[in-house]
Amino acid sequence: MSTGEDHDRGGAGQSAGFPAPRIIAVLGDVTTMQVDAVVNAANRALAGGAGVDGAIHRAARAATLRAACRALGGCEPGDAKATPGFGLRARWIVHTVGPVWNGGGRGERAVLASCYRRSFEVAESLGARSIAFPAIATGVYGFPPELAAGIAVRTLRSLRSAVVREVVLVAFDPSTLSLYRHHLQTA
Ligand code: AR6
Repeated sequence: MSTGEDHDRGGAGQSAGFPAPRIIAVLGDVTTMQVDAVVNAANRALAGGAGVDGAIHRAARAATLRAACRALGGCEPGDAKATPGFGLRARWIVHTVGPVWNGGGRGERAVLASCYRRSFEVAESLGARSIAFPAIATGVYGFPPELAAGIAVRTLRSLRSAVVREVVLVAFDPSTLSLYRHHLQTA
């Protein structure tokens, strides 16, 4: 499906000549992933919440993570900011803020693509060799899962890095896993 507006606009992750990281899809819980950085589907206030955000705060040392998030001073949709992992297996948590789905005419696709790109860049800048992503914005924020899976795969496929070697797309349900597998085979 052509989305028109989710094209990557360049950035650190675009460095020509560097290899493309391996991208895999798994069924599971992002909080238990054995990777260097896990991505959190957060809100603008970085205040914690439901879904992935709630699970990450429960799995990490919640009070310490809350304080570290507060110190970041919020995050705009499409951007990403990192904290330590505070008890997760992952060394870092990269908090990104997805778009609230509003019918698709308000730049939601581009904001979602930016979430993947910026999270990758932030993790890369920390030296992460592996990153796990949940299906950003497809829960509370209502982004259509089919569309989101295509944007995730296309955006991540466009990125190159001398640091990041593996990207894990973590599906919380079998239908999301099928979407990732489909796009990884065909995108
Ligand atoms: N591991 C992997 N995927 C998960 C997990 C988990 N532990 N838990 C849920 N999912 P959501 P959003 C899936 O709602 O749409 C929070 O309140 C879930 O099935 O976590 O970006 C924040 O504070 C869905 O497919 O994130 C924000 O206010 C996907 O992860 C708001 O929700 C994302 O669902 C962000 O909403």
